[in-house]
Amino acid sequence: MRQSPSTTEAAHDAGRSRQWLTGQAHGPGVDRDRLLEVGAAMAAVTAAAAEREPVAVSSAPVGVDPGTPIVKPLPPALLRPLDTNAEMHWSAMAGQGHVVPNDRFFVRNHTVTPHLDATTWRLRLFGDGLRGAPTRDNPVEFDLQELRRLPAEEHTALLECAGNGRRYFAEQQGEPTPGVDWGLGSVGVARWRGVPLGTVLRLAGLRDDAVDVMPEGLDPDYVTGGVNLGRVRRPLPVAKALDDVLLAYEMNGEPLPADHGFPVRVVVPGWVGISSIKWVGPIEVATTALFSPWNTRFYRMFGPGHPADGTVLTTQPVRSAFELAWDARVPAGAEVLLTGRSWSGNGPIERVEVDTGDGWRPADLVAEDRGGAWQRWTVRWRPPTTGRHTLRARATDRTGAGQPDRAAPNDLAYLFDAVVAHPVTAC
Ligand SMILES: Nc1nc2c(c(=O)[nH]1)N[C@H]1C(S)=C(S)[C@@H](COP(=O)(O)O)O[C@H]1N2
Ligand SMILES: [Mo]
Repeated sequence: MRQSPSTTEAAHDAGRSRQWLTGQAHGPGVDRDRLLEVGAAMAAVTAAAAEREPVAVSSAPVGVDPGTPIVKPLPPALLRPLDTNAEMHWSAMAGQGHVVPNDRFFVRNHTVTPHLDATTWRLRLFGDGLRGAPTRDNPVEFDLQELRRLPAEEHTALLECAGNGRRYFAEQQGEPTPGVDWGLGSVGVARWRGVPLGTVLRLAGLRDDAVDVMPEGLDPDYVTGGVNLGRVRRPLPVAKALDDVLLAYEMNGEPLPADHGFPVRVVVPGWVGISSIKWVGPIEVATTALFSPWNTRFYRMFGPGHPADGTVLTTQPVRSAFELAWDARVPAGAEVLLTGRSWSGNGPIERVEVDTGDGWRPADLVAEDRGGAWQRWTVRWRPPTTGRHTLRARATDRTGAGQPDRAAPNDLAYLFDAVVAHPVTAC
């Protein structure tokens, strides 16, 4: 993954925070005065409640099929349902190749998977960052056929929720955890095929002075605490949009599945999952910074060490997981091959170490994954005794970033990057 300095987290946040704080934010859910009034703490509480909120389909009239939050089957061996979401079981990746098959790819839905008709679907670009300043009502349009006729690219990229690993804030650090109770399974790698967002922006008349691009999903409005925050949407700086962002219409060689954004989704490599807007419809392109609740209220770091207005999230941290069930049973006295994967939003993993109870030792990296979206690794272990054992894995990426023993606490419990203690029983 390439990352020019202007697309790094620090640069992005410095610029956006400044504009937000100087009152340049606009749009529903981003009223700065109101936000500051209630304070970051309140924002955190609201967001926590929001993330816990039950599905918004209960208001469907009696006798009308409200639809299901997730369309694909959720076999218990592959996926664990969590409200409107589903987490991948890590044991379902044992023996798999580099990518996560579509049947077990995690799903994160703020509301429900919408049923969209590919024949009437349109991508709609508008805003003063495009020549002629097309409006939302009179946008530059592309249908699916047109997008498919443009030169396609296929990228193998990792997609992960910023809240991945959240439950370990509570389980390992004794810190209460608002939000979806993810283990380590809200992550996946897929081959995404589509057209670079940059190609489409240029065809739509991108101006040199455009600053931000905001893709918007066609799923239902997100309503929380009685407030309608509108469609799920989150801005990206133009520099990132032109770098490695895709408008994907295929996932692992199949048309994009309904739950993963059919007919077209955005894929933003290295950045928090919320950036990769599913079911994309409108895309605003602006010569001024854009804001939405998903970069001002949610997906920000609030709490100790962060300014009152928080720090926006962009790049994912380093994480590692064993391809084993929680509390898996392993044969005592026999040699087992432990397998797992490590990944980082900063780029490729350089080194992985495993501790099976007697200190850290290097894991063997699977050669074909070197430099890839994530890194498979293996380590041999002979459980010395029957009973409980704890397995730990930690990785270092090419920037030198590693995994601490304790993750930095933050009010919305994002970016849990600490080493996870994985229990197994030898018998
Ligand atoms: N329109 C829309 N896009 C969305 C979301 C959503 O609820 N609606 N969820 C986001 C979040 S928080 C994540 S982590 C990823 C999850 O992608 P997946 O469901 O394909 O795994 O999609 C992102 N894009
Ligand atoms: Mo997410």
